[in-house]
Amino acid sequence: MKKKKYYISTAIAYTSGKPHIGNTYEIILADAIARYKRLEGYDVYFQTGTDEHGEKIQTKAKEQNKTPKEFVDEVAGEIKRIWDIMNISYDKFIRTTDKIHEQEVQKIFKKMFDKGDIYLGEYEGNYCVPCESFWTESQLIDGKCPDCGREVTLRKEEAYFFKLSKYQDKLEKLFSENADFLKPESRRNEMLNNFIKPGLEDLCVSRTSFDWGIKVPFNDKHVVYVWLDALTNYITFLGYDVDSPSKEFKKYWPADLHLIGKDIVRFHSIYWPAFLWSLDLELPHLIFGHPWLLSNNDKIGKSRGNAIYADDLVSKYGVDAVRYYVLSETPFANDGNITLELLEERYNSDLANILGNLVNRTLAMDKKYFDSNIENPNIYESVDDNLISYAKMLPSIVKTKMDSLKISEAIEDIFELLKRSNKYIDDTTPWVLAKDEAKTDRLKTVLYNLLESIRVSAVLLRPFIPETCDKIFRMLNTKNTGFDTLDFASLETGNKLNDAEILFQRIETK
Ligand code: ME8
Repeated sequence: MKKKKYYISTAIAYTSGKPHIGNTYEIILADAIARYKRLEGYDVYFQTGTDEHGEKIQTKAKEQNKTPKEFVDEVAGEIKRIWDIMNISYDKFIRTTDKIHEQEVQKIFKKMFDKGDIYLGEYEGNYCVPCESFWTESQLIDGKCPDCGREVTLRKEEAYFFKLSKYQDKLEKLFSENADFLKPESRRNEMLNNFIKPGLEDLCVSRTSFDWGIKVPFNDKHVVYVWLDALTNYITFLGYDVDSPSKEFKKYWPADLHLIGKDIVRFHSIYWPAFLWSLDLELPHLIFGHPWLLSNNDKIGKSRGNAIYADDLVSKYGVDAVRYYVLSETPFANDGNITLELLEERYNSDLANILGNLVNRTLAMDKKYFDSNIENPNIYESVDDNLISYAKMLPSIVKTKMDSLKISEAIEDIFELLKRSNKYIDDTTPWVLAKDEAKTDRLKTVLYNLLESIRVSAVLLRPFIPETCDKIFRMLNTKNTGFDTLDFASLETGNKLNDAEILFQRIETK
């Protein structure tokens, strides 16, 4: 049977500096979803990359006495290096300075112009350089940029405009009729009531005040607005072409999920649909504006001095501890928080105690009592129910949570099986069974149930902490690691366990 496709993308990070743990959270979240979908049997295409044009980047390069290209090469390399350290299973890492993209953006601009959706006009307005956005007087908050709160400057330029106003009714209809287009619900209401309903103005889509961008093909005084350039990455790198779209494009578009942060929902849910309609293309199925990760409950920023970097954390705690922390700490709709103290606490309580200890104790007992043999004589007692019935239900519980993007809840539900396993040890007291020869088969069963619960947990945890789960599979000496092996009691008998290794060494905290 042909596999169903699943196209997931992240926002493309600005190459303005090293990404902090907040930006890194997004890619880890996307990776977890992509890995989960692959295990479910989807033909996944996972795209990420870097957003490299614009005035902000040109200015940063100048500050460092570098050409913009030298600067973005360096930063894009650093971003990719961190994504790789985080074990991100992207299929394509794209860069908007890639020639293929630049050429296609020019074709797209021309197509929109020929169609009458882009026209030449004049712009006078308040401009925010960091956000690369013009604002009308009424949009400003206390005279400052409504997005970032910084100073704006008055600017007048000849500019091309995209007829966003033409798509007003279509957007209103989209937001009113399709509850599943933008999540969470709160973002949908915000877009509809604060931006769409008050009336959409045409969007300025070219700039003449700097030149680090893609030139407008028929007027090279202008460069294309960086958001028109950036948003189209989702189609250009799949081989979209205004004349002859590629096979890959036809296969994967529309995207199933654009995963982005809460601050850029407006660009993705209002501008992007209008651009796609202008090109007569289908809209993505879902846009998810995830919450932010805060540092010590404050916005993360280099200038605030509270930036935390993923690579530093990984060298101290290991990749899976960082993945685990950010995924379980940032729920569906509310911001998460990170401090080293919190991370160490969760590391010890969840990873070292609940997971690591369980694996170690279980393997140690099996070694001691049965020379590491895996056997299952199936001597049932009612105390097994609490563990086994939950293990049997767990895959569908996790599926429901993952389908609604409640990642932290899915992880919590899997950890519940590990907690029940620890309790099962206390309830069944294997060390007491070991003293009674008549109970040998019961003891084997108890250990089998534990090993199997560990295996089921590892199969389900693998999208989140892949390296750790692979270690567990090696210790369990099992080939049954896929979602098609989630039926309880699928751990092969007759094998021997491999030697246990410490998964998470406890951290001594102050
Ligand atoms: O916005 N916690 O790039 P960017 C979680 N180039 N996510 C965070 C975060 C935090 N503390 N801080 C930022 C851009 N993010 C554009 C995107 S897409 C066509 C163009 C998220 O480098 C942010 O919300 O500023 C965004 O989704 C991503 O990191 C990249 O941010």
